[in-house]
Amino acid sequence: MTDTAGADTAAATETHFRTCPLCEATCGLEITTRGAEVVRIRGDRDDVFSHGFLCPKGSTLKQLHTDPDRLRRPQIRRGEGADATWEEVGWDEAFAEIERRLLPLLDEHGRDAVALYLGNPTVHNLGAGIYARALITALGSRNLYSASTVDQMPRHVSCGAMYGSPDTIPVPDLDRTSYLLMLGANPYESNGSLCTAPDFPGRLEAIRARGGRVVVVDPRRTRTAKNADEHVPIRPGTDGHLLLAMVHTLFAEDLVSAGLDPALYSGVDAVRDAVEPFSPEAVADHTGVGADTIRRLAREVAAAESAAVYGRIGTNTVAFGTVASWATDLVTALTGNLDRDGGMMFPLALTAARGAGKGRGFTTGRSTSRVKGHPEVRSEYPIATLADEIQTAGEGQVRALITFAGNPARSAPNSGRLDAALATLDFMVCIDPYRNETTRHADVILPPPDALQKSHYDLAFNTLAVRNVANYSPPVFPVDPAEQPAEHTILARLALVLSGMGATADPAVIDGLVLDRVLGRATKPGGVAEGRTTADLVGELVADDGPEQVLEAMIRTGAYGDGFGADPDGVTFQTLIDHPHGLDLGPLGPRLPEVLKTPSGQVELAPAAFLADLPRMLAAMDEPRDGRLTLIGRRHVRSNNSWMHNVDVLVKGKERCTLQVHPDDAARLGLRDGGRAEVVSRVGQVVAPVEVTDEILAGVVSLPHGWGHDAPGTAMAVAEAHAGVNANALTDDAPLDPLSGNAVLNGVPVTVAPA
Ligand SMILES: Nc1nc2c(c(=O)[nH]1)N[C@H]1C(S)=C(S)[C@@H](COP(=O)(O)OP(=O)(O)OC[C@H]3O[C@@H](n4cnc5c(=O)[nH]c(N)nc54)[C@H](O)[C@@H]3O)O[C@H]1N2
Ligand SMILES: Nc1nc2c(c(=O)[nH]1)N[C@H]1C(S)=C(S)[C@@H](COP(=O)(O)OP(=O)(O)OC[C@H]3O[C@@H](n4cnc5c(=O)[nH]c(N)nc54)[C@H](O)[C@@H]3O)O[C@H]1N2
Ligand code: SF4
Ligand SMILES: [Mo]
Repeated sequence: MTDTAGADTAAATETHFRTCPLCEATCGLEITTRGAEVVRIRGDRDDVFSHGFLCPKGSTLKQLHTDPDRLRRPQIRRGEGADATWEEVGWDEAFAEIERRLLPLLDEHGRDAVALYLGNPTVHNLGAGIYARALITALGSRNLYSASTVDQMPRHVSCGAMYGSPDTIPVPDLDRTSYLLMLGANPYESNGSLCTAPDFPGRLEAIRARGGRVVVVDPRRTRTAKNADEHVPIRPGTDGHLLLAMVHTLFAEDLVSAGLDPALYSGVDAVRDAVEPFSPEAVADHTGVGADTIRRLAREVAAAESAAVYGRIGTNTVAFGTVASWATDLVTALTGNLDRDGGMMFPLALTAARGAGKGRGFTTGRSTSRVKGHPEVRSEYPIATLADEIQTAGEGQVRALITFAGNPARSAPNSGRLDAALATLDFMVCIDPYRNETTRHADVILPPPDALQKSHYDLAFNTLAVRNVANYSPPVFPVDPAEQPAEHTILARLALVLSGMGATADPAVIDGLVLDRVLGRATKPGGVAEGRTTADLVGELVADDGPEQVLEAMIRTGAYGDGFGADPDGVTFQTLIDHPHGLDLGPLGPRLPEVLKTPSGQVELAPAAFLADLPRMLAAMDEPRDGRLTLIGRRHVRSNNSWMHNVDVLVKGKERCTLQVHPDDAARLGLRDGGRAEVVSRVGQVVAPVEVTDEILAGVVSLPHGWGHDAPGTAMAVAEAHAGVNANALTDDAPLDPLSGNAVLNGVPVTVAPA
């Protein structure tokens, strides 16, 4: 669409439709440009999923695009510490430097000497979603880390054991449920996670408007809690106990659904026996939730026409994260709410393949980390142990690090220690648009194109969405690949360097390998294009760029696809191009047993490893309380982990990085609203502004993560002016959820005193 040019420029006005890549909600944006300028960004009212919804971050793709601190050219650090200077170099020079520095390290110390960390935006990124694997393969190191172990790894492990694949994750059927029990999630601020639902608040309000009920379990009376029918305050880290007591009640009161098919669900009796010690009375003091309330919640879920039990950060990033995640699905399954309309359901994404209903299942611990012996989970070790691996000498010590879209110096527990460890590395390369607390330690920074310069497709979040939808966005401002290589090209070139093919090798080699893997599956016996050659299929692709071609191959060979002509009515890449506001594939439908990948072909309700973790939960109930406060985190809608505090419109106004303290605690400790408090944990100390509020449970304090932008050597001027303090200077890297390796970011013992 174009209109008459303005007086000051001959450029035409154009409208682009694009999915916002900043969080999991996947809102559709309508972006108006004039030449190289963004005129306006607003919600796309015609988007099939978000219908015009947008949070305050969505429009800041404009500010991110023009941010003078955003890196546009590769940077090489010369010198150390305070004397370091940064030189802007060309892309060939940057890759040559990486080859020169990294290959000798690999030769001398082996592949495990180089670690890789993948940060959160990796999953919001089509190029990375498809090419990260090529980098991992080329690197060949066991030292793989990601934001998953400060986030949702417990959910992968619980779903892996129950359904056979760590990516088979049920989501609440928000738009049809009549009862939602939500634990440790605050979608009014976060816009939802492991549950892609643009305008999550609106969808919650709709549950209540149609006569349903929303109950929020959280130590804080959050905006989500205030807008619910009921808020149940809970002591941090005890959701697993609460949920097992609900399961206890289901058995004790004969509320387990009579309709559970014994051929489909295995382990009901084992669960009944295992939860025996977790009566509501037994857990009431530990959780801070009365036995009557626990029983009532169990009865309400069982009695509801349909019910979904949904847990997130507050249930995952705790000492019993995996058990808590398992227990949410136990309550759902035992009340007959798994895989039914309005319950917890399994999405079927456009790129998904239909399953066989059986598989090899999911295992962890195929290797263990060198220093602390943590089991591998999804080929990763806990990010909490990366500092151990860097700082402990010996065979296999980590001496170099590659980060992609991550800021572990602010997002990982005991980040003060990790930050110090990063400074000791022999070599570090970061693919990142900013020089921040992590990337300041890099030897080479490779900046990716910004969101408006790249295409987008939500490979990950469509598999977690409350409606089956798909939306492809072409770049708004295409860039000259010589000036600014695409993100997948950066990954491909790095992969070529790591595999010894050289800094000047043609990245098209990697494109071919990645594409062949997907098409190879289709042409195999039993594949949708059995009998044809991959070259033949490549010839039929409409897309011309690497990731798009792979995406096209996935779509055409996927559950809705045209099978390269086998089903002429099936979806193609062209179908997506023809639907700039998204392709609506309809509400979620039942998928059991086809979605299962367990060897038994059943839903495993009682995985042995989870039952074996229950004594640890019982022991926690007997631990004496020592009078310290318990630290939890929080999010604000104008933040996004650690990296959007350089956007002026998001950080201006009232200070948001405050320590929230209950009035009783404030009075006891002599803290006053607006004063400053020193917060001390086992590993660190910060001084933060105090906010006295009865929204937080007494005995609990809250500090948001992702702040602390006052480190020397960064180059984010706005963030530095709104530095805040780093909550992860306080979180501990020692205690983990042993089943998933996830860090304990909520429920950290601290002492607080006036500063
Ligand atoms: N605006 C904004 N949006 C974001 C992000 C952001 O940083 N800012 N980050 C994105 C990312 S990466 C993610 S993973 C998602 C996370 O999405 P959510 O899981 O919704 O994240 P939070 O808002 O942190 O909500 C966690 C809630 O758990 C509560 N809590 C803490 N400990 C406990 C506990 O032991 N039990 C219970 N029941 N509750 C507890 C906290 O008080 C908080 O209200 O948000 C995403 N969206
Ligand atoms: N205490 C506490 N700690 C937490 C949490 C908590 O609730 N409490 N939440 C945890 C959670 S859920 C998460 S997901 C992690 C997040 O932690 P991380 O993933 O480590 O970090 P982010 O803060 O998301 O920073 C993202 C980085 O990616 C860069 N980046 C942004 N866009 C792009 C892009 O398109 N390409 C590339 N290559 N880089 C890009 C940014 O500049 C930044 O350096 O934090 C965790 N840490
Ligand atoms: S809710 Fe998430 S996807 Fe939607 S506009 Fe905000 S940041 Fe973007
Ligand atoms: Mo996250």
